[in-house]
Amino acid sequence: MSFELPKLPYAYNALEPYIDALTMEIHYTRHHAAYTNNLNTAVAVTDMDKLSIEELMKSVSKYTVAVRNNGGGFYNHSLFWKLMAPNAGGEPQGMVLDALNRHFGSFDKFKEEFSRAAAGRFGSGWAWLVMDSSGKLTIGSTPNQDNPLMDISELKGKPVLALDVWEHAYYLRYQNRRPDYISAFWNVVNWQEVERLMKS
Ligand code: MN3
Repeated sequence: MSFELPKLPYAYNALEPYIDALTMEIHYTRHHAAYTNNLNTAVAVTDMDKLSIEELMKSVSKYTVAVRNNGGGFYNHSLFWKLMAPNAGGEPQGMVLDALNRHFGSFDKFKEEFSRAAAGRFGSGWAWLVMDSSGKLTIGSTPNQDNPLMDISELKGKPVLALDVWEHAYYLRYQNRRPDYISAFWNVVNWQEVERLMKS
């Protein structure tokens, strides 16, 4: 078995003007594809390729740095594409809105705290909203391609929202202005997918 690059659920230009088509194309066809290929190389001729990506992440401390970096890159981007959609964004409804209100006081306060985590991650990494087994929500960030499923991660839980803050995710359109990219992200968040992940 090998890991397969999942299909992008929309066209490269579908998230314009917030995420530009060229960034989308390079991010998916070069970066995500490279993580996928390199992960397959890293797990070849071992018994690791019998594990699901989630199982690999949970015991990643036992494996090589290549598995940590490329397995993280494979998992994180596969999740990230589905957490964005055209004609999405704005305020969530129903159980997602209720959960964010309950944990963070209001949707605006949630956005502020998540944006701060994304802006404050030094260098390359990801911002996350994670849920623990009791349904408790926490905001945090991880360096590089680490994620909250990993046993080595300080932030732990099931990811229900993720934002890539590597420069490759925004530099063409936003250059060094990461906060502008983070603001734009709120116009493309797929809250239906967030709800699905919260319920799963
Ligand atoms: Mn990326």
